[in-house]
Amino acid sequence: MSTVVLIGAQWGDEGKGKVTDFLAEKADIIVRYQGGNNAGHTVVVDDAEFKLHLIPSGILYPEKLCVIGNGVVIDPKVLIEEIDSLVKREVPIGQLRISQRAHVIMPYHRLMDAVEEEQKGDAKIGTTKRGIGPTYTDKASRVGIRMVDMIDKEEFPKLLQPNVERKNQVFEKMYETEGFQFEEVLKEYQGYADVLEPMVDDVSVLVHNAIKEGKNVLFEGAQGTLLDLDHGTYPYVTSSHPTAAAACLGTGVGPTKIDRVIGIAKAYTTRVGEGPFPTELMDELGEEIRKNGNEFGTTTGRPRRCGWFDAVIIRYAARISGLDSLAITKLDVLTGLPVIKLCSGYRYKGEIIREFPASLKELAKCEPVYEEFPGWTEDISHVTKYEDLPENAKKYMDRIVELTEVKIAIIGVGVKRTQTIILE
Ligand code: 2SA
Ligand code: GDP
Ligand code: MG
Repeated sequence: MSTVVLIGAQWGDEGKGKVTDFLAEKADIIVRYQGGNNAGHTVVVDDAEFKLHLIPSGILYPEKLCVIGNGVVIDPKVLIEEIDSLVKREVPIGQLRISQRAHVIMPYHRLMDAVEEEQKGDAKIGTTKRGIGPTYTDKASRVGIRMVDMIDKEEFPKLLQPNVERKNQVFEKMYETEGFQFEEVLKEYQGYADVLEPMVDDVSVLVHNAIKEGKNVLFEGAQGTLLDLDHGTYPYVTSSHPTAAAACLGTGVGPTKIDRVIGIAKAYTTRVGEGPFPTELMDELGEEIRKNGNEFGTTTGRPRRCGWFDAVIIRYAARISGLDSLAITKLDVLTGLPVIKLCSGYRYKGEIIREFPASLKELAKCEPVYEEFPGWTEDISHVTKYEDLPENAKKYMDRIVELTEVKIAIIGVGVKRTQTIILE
């Protein structure tokens, strides 16, 4: 395996948690490198379901080192709750390390996220309200607080006080909302610092040394390509980079050290939150896919919007992240549909376009061009070999490869580790 980056090729929730857990068997280190507890990664082992938000999806293997990189924003309260809930379920967390340079989500970030969304009204992004955007904003504005600062008893109050005061002014003047008491926040976060300090480490050194020793490293992305701050459907994006390049920046590893990039895509498409979605199904069929695929937010429980597979998006993801292969998940969810549609391009002003447009105005006028495929009725949830898939399912998969020009390495046919077809 050596070093592999896994990214979401659509709008997130492609099944990265499941694929990470599956590939983690052969990895020595599993690394999260961007996003925060906006992410919800579901892993099912035997009949036990785990919903992970900050901790890498490799944690269910006790001997693997699990690392949270500097590119992640950490809500220490949520992290400690997640650790506690795993410990309660007898999952050892002794192998968890947290970057010194990761930025910390503070209570004022969560409140800012909520009030900004509220104020935007119909133009809201549909964030998870976990404080992700405001924390990355502070990072870019150079007023953020990093893990290394939070665990420093002398430095932390000096950094926190001006932040609380400035934010309180904004809350009071702009939003007529009460802010926070410095002493209270300080006390609360000093408690978190005491718990997390033993796990705080220099992640770049850890990962670099592991690569030097020939160990296998798996980089687990969160969210998806179309939510990327630069390459996504801006402004309907998250504030981090769910694309492959972020694995380097968010960990402190150079791009020459990455061997492979795998893009995870559902056999259809989903999106949670606001923003454009060309192949969205606004009818009963969309409902049916939501029901069959259990498409509800892993973090917020919000219903996910559902639609057909969009090859324009996957080609785009392949270019942006340099995908070597695809993992197509949830093929089983399409079982029973008489006809399956696949978007091969967009019709815009009477012409066919194959590249994903930057302008949302243009995107809104794009009409998907569909190819239709007959479905299958056979239960595929126990299939373990590609040859054993129904002919119609294989035709659908083969056309995805032709249209995206990326080979398929993995197909998911169910939530469990064992419900996975390997093609190479
Ligand atoms: P934020 O909170 O600032 O990152 O929101 C900005 C946009 O990013 C979307 N976003 C997500 N989209 C899919 N899945 C995510 N994780 C959860 C899940 C979502 C949930 O696993 O289901 O539970 O609702 C995720 N996180 C952020 C978000 O919807 C906004 O469009
Ligand atoms: P992530 O954010 O990309 O890790 O994805 P989520 O965990 O938010 O959502 C994916 C959902 O699909 C989870 O409930 C998974 O258990 C489930 N899932 C993953 N792969 C498959 C698959 O191949 N088939 C089915 N039916 N469900 C899957
Ligand atoms: Mg998710």
